[in-house]
Amino acid sequence: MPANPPKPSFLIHRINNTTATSTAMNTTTTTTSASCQKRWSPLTCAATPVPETVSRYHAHPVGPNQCCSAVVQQIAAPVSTVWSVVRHFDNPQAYKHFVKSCHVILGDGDVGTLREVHVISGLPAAKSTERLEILDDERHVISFSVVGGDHRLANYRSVTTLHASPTGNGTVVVESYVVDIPPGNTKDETCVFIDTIVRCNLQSLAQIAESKSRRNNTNHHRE
Ligand code: A8S
Repeated sequence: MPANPPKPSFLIHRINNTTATSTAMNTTTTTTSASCQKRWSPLTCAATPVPETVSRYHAHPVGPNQCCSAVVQQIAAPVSTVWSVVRHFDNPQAYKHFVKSCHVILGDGDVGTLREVHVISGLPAAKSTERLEILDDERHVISFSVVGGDHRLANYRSVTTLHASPTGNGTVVVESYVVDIPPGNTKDETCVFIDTIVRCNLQSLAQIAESKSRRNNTNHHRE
């Protein structure tokens, strides 16, 4: 990570307060968090049971000054539709509302590709450099790590998996992450801040995938 100017911890409280209202709208998102265990899967206590083939991607090595958490989102659209939105590492703004722009700075979309993400104003950061770590089109797994930027999320790494929901034709998205706890913040503050961002992203993903799926169904009926 490049040397960052110290940022006061109240900035984290500010973003929590401004985004908290959007989280109350959704009842199908669950979050679970913990820290300070050597290898920890945040899904062992999640409300939604997750198959072992999925949960192993969410078992992160967690250091003593790190925290780890996961957000689970149900989406009423097929896995293929959700995956078509999520898999494009060069286009996170397709569903991440906080992203203003994104440019690939190295690579061609395979593992190792680097993107530079610029976020909207009002956040305690302007940009983030991120590396694609996993892109598995068969298992529906995508993962990136943060390798630079002017924010406070050092050593952030996330894994997003999709699997068919056991009930009906929907998708379950699991997104977990591990990150260093920034100096001056607590584990809980860090997890609340990031869980809020991730939950917003996944709720937006749900809306986009669900409307895409509705459009697809309508077109098929007309054929
Ligand atoms: C993601 C997840 C996160 C993004 C964070 C947590 C970030 O883009 C924002 C604010 C920050 O303070 C850090 O999947 C950073 O994108 C919205 C710039 C990294």
